[in-house]
Amino acid sequence: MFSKAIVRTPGKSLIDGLTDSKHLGSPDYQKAITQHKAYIMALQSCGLEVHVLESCEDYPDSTFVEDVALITPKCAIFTRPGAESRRGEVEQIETVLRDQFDNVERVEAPGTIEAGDIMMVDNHYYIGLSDRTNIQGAEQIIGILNKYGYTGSTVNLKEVLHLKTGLSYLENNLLVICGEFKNDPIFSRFDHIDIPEEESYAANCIWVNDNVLIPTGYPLAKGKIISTGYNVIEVDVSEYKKLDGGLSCLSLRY
Ligand code: CIR
Repeated sequence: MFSKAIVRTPGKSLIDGLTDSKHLGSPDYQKAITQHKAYIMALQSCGLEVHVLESCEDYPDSTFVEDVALITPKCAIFTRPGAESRRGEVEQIETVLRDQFDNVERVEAPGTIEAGDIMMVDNHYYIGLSDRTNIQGAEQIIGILNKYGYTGSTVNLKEVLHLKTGLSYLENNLLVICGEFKNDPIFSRFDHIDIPEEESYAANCIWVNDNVLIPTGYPLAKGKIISTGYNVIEVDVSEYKKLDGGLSCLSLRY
């Protein structure tokens, strides 16, 4: 169960965030703010105490807090984003998190890793090797995890930005899965909720204390997740989709 979350209010510089989805248009800042507030309320409705950080104009992508830290029950690990424009975000979150954790670790150069590439399944962490996460970063994280009694393994990514762009773990051996991961033997031991290509954006959803937050507008994904018995909460994050960000990227949950 999670009890807390950290989010960061988007700054006006959000519109300059990294994206491979320019065809979706530029994000509307006011709408992004409204959506962010609704996202916070959704997390609160799942019982989380949400710490809302002030916007940070220097870093357009800094609202995607998930990428800059991995929080485990035993330690917080600060990442080293593969996107150079995002590296400075780590310091911004470190000052907030350092005091909350007895054990603090960090990834060092030449390792790069963004925690959108890390999926926790109980005591095991799957780490996507992507354009943002290299093998040195993954090996450093696995070494740190081993120190705390956890295990880790890597997954090669071909198409998606981050591992969790196409995969979400909903506890109870249940994996929401899409695209390149569907036939990967690494994930054959799980029960699958297959997401069709036309709803691939909904493959990034989050389990929060037996609720599942999913993006608004994906009826097939919604129906499949409801049929597993979870309470589904839809959250409109259309403005973040324009920056390749999904629901999970917008918070650190622990
Ligand atoms: C980026 O490209 O870094 C941001 N515009 C989106 C980050 C999305 N984060 C995530 O999937 N964990």
